[in-house]
Amino acid sequence: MARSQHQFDLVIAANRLPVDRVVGPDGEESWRTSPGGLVTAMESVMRGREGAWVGWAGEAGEAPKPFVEDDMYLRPVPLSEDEVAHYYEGFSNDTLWPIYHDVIVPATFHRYWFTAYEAVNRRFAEAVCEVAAKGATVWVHDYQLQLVPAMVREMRPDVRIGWFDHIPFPPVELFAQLPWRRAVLEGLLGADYLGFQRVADAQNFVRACRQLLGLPTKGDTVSVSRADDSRRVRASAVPISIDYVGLEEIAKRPETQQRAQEIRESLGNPRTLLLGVDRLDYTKGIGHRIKAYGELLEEGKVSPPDEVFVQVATPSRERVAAYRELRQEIEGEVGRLNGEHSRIGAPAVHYLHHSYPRQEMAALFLAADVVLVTPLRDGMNLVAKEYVTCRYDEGGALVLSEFTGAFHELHQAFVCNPHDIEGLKQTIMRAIETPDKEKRRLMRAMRRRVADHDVQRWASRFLEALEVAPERPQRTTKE
Ligand code: ADQ
Repeated sequence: MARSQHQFDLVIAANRLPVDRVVGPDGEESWRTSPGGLVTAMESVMRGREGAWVGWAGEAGEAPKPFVEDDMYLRPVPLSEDEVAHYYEGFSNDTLWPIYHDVIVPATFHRYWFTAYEAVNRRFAEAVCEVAAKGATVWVHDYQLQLVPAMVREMRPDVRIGWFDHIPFPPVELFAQLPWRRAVLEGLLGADYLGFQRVADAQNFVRACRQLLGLPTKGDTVSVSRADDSRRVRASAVPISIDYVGLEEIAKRPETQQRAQEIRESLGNPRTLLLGVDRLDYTKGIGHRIKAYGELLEEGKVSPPDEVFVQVATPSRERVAAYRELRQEIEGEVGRLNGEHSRIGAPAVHYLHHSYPRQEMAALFLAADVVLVTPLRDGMNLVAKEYVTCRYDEGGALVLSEFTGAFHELHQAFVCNPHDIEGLKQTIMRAIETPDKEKRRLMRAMRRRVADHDVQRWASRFLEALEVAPERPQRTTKE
């Protein structure tokens, strides 16, 4: 692939590039594609197209030169140490993230954080314009890049621009707290089409445009009309999914099944293995889950080694204070429960603060009788979909919070409100005690849903919606 500037008819912009830098034993550097869902989805839509991906390579300082990996042209965007602190950890993860997740922790506002956010968004927009062919399709991802659509439109009115929101879009009463709410809405309205996880997220966005910008809206479209720019922007739900076929294949491998068995054996072959898998984030309701489990232990409804609870908590955003505090809180609580309820060789809670390869995750899912997905707010929650995908044997039970996007698709889960500790305890017990035959019926239905709505379908649906988004009338600006 020997292309340079302005050559790609599909350009993805996301905070991170889909690769990680690896340093070999001889000190030689190379790049390895990170096996995330987004990459898998993009692989299928980029096949046969000229695709480029614009994003940060993950380390502060000078960016590597653009390079080609797996037939994709990767265009790194540099971030300085200060920009990582202000644009990424600050404005993205300590201002926007809490506001977009129901202000579970208070949002922090600093004007210099927004200044950095704007500067970095401009750098991304310039990089997009540098690689986009005439008339290209540009797909911008997530809350870190909300100003990019308008910036790209300004520079390149010839391209078609879509944006997908991986996290919730908050109700206007919460969004209105953001001092830069106008800039964010105007940034997003630079797109032709905006995709959200849930119908309610899209509606929240449309309502914010009406109430805070005074723009006319009709159904799922917002009318933008300025002297030089008069268009309609559509906002609707296209829920993300996972690579069903790829993950099921991993789960079906004999070595994965073998590993699942080993996991159960090393836990003392419990009657019920309960599992939580999350980034260590205050949105995920890990503390609520542990509290409910702790009360079940106290009441003697569950007891190790018959029931075993494994909580995998991936390290996350450890330079943000709220995340450091959460870690202390969760680890304190796990320590307390283990102090009170463990016996030698039979801990009440197995707590693992690690990241694992996909095959190990699949083995954990296969080993688990009940998976607890209890977020207080979550755009989608892929763990729920990954669990049902791995259960090709139709075993297992899913406890799922009604505050996840996944709840709107996986109707056969054991539904819970994680704030209601008593209700959560009852739901966990129901998930444990429901007869296997009934659980298999529920699991089968959820698996069908994910199989029919996998990540490849999500990506095609998004691109189709972008393709047919309301046509723009003739523009009067530079062409
Ligand atoms: P996240 O908040 O990161 O994503 P989630 O959807 O659960 O949340 O995805 C987490 C991913 O990390 C899953 O694929 C999971 O398997 C993996 N993972 C978790 N713990 C791991 C561990 N210890 N080792 C290895 N892998 C681990 C954001 C939004 C979500 C939305 C996604 C996609 O917050 O709501 O579903 O983007 O749009």
